[in-house]
Amino acid sequence: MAQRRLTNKQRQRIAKLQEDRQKRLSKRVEQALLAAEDSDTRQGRVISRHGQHLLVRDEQGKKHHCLFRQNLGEIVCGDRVLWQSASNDQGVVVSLLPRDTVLSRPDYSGRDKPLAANITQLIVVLAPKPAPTGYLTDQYLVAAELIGVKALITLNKADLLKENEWQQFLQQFSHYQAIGYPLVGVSAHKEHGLEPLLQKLANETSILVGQSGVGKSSLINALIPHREETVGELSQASGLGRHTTSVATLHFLDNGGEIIDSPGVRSFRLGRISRQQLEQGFREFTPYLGGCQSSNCTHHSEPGCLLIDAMKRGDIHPERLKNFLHMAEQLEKTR
Ligand SMILES: Nc1nc2c(ncn2[C@@H]2O[C@H](COP(=O)(O)OP(=O)(O)OP(=O)(O)O)[C@@H](O)[C@H]2O)c(=O)[nH]1
Ligand SMILES: [Mg+2]
Ligand SMILES: [Zn+2]
Repeated sequence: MAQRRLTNKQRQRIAKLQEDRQKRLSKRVEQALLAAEDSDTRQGRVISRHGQHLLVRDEQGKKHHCLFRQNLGEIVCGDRVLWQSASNDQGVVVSLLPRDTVLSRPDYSGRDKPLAANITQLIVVLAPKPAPTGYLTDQYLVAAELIGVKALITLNKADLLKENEWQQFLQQFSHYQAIGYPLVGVSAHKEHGLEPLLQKLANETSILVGQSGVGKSSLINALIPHREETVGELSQASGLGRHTTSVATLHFLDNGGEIIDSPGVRSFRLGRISRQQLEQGFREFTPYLGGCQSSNCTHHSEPGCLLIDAMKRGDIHPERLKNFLHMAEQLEKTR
């Protein structure tokens, strides 16, 4: 569909509206800060963010709506912050505490935009429907390697297939298990396989990622059946009757685990990383890196390429090498 072009006048009007809105918001933050000045500074955890509004959980588990100053930068789900209460139901975040890890992806202008902070584990959720894309899975796994967090794959919707079909489906991903990414088969609907998944979640901060509709939110509902509603607290349902998740939200499990639900994606892009970093993102490549005959081997078709040899021997899955080559090509394009 052709985009409607805005006239200059319309454009100026929009810019003015945005500017006014920003001014009003800054004023509200400043007013809230004034009111907060004599109250104590406390630690909190960001549960979710909608624009300039944060839902922050205090150390007693109580949730507070908070505003924050723009100069604090991007604050995201999972962040640890210092905040002050301004009134009974409102607070102001005054500083962002250092992050252990951050999962980000580039925005349309190529700048890295954080999605979630302080995670220790990334869980790629796949299902028979919508059909999995291996490329997306591998991009997420590379991201996990590069930020230094554990990763595992959860295959959801076991109830959709007959037992032998389900086994075949699992089999398609067994090469991930072979390189150390655990596979956990579950059904959010039948509550099948939740116990092994819960064990993996204990004492970790995990983020569920994957395509829209694979059942990330359903899994959270199955894992925490009596949880309080947190999503609706910040934005009343859009009224569209859709259940698709719009912002990342942190939830707490009884076993000390924390789990972040994230909006589904169609694609994921890695930020500006070097070719070397990309190679390191494929953990099964490690023993071969630096050993190819050509010192700047692209692992495409060169003679004496250890990765190609390993693939021919069956030690590297062809799909993984193919995805690596495609990612390397994409990186070249954005350079
Ligand atoms: N049969 C079956 N359907 C499921 C299962 N888990 C989720 N679904 C269905 O799949 C659809 C999508 O589930 P959601 O939990 O909203 O998926 P999501 O990954 O959170 O999607 P986004 O928020 O858009 O990223 C819903 O209609 C669910 O009822 C399952 O284990 N079995
Ligand atoms: Mg969802
Ligand atoms: Zn090579």
